[in-house]
Amino acid sequence: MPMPIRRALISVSDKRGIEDLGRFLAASGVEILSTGGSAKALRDAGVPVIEVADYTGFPEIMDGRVKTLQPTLHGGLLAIRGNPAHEAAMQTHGIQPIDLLVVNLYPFEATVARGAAFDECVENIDIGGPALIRGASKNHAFVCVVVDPADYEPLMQQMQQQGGGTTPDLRRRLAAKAFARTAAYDAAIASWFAAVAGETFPEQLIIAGVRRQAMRYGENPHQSAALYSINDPRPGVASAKQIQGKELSYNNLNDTDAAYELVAEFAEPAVAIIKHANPCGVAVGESITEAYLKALACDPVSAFGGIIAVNRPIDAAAAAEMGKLFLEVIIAPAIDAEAAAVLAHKKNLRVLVAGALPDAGHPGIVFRSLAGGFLTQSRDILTTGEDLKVVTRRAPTHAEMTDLLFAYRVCKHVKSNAIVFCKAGTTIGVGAGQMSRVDAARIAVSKSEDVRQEAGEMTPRTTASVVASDAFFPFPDGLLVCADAGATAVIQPGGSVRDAEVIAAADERDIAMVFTGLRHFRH
Ligand code: 93A
Repeated sequence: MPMPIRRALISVSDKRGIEDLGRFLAASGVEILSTGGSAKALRDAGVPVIEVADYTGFPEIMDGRVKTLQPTLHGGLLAIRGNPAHEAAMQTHGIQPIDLLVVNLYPFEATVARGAAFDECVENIDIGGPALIRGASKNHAFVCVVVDPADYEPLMQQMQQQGGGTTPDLRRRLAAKAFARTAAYDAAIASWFAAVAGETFPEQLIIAGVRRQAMRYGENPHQSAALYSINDPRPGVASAKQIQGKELSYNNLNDTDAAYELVAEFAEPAVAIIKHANPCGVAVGESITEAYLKALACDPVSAFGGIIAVNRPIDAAAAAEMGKLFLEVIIAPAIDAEAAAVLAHKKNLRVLVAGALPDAGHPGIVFRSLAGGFLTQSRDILTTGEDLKVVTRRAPTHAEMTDLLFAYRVCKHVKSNAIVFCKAGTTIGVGAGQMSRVDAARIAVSKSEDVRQEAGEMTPRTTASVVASDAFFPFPDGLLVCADAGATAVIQPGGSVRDAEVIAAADERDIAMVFTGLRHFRH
């Protein structure tokens, strides 16, 4: 049995589509109650409305903070029709049933997103709206609730088909949507509040995503996907502006994030080239151009179709070099006009301008889904500093130490098991995502050898290099692979039951090894 609509309450911040709906309802003989601004919009469109204040006999007070928080309205939404006690209460208190609620909330998320001041954000926390929505949704057996202007059309269509009423099925679906809206709204408030209050415990942060865009597809074409942004003040990929190029894909965004987080680690000009969320070249240099050319030389074959992140504004020289390679995405804090003009010729290349770098030290939150739930953790914000322990007879030279620290920072951004060979502020061999550490070492060496042969160089690039390992060497075998390849210094967390064996193997090869006491697994 469709539920007829005789009385509607309309209170909307987003007034799009409200005139058409109002006209339709009025023409269908529905009595319309409405709050100040909404009532004005309706009246201006020639729709007869009754102001809520006139209806309840109580004015809107406190700058609108209290306008619909009235038993006459809430009773009209919550009363169980046909229930004698509820009917009697309505009779006693002069409450009329309200059959349709049309509400959309104060634009809290948008207010935060445009960087409004704290007080303005607080003022945009809607109290009365969610209360109405939740009451109407609870009583969906009798009341129809609409929170999204996109649903006005289907509602009108159904009322037309159903002689002015709505079906239980529609009311249920709209109630489910309405509860989802108030839940997301509260979650957005909670996560924003946690951020401004300096709440840093990620397990207490509530993740509230605002759907930014639907992606064409997910990791593969048969998967659906969407991008959400959360109320996290960290600038980054989710808030970056795309200034040119094809539509971003799920994989593009995932890889671009990995790239941008990596370069944010470095104070000096740095460039990362990423494929499948792993770096195939990272370097620091005097300039972005220099760093890019060094990074590219690590593995030019893999860099094809890659994603580049830089931690400085892109200038014309860097853009000209990058323009020579087929790339999917470039992300930078800024790009100068000349550089933008150079890259504009590459129509498909996506260029993202993030405004700033992500704060590498911000605790933030990382999460990952699993069947039936999700995991959260704080970001891996630590980097190795003064607390290094030299565990071998030989201590690293100054140059080795500089490279070791560079290598360890890169290693943090390589999927485990990770082995990274570096020299002169450049990666020269990356072994990523292996099930055994010794395999990661072998792959790093063999990649480097492939590149050397391709480049026609005589000396193995790994000669006089340094190596970073994201976790301890469980056996000396991985370290020996590095030593055989010519590495002279190693950085790793330490902590294996066989540390003594590993240290002895390093001493035997005159390798300088430092322990960080800090593991950088990344999965
Ligand atoms: O400030 S409130 O939390 N207090 C209320 O009692 C209340 N009732 C409705 N905000 C309240 N609303 C919201 O006002 C609605 O959710 C809607 O977003 C807005 C519509 O106000 P107007 O019709 O005056 O533009």
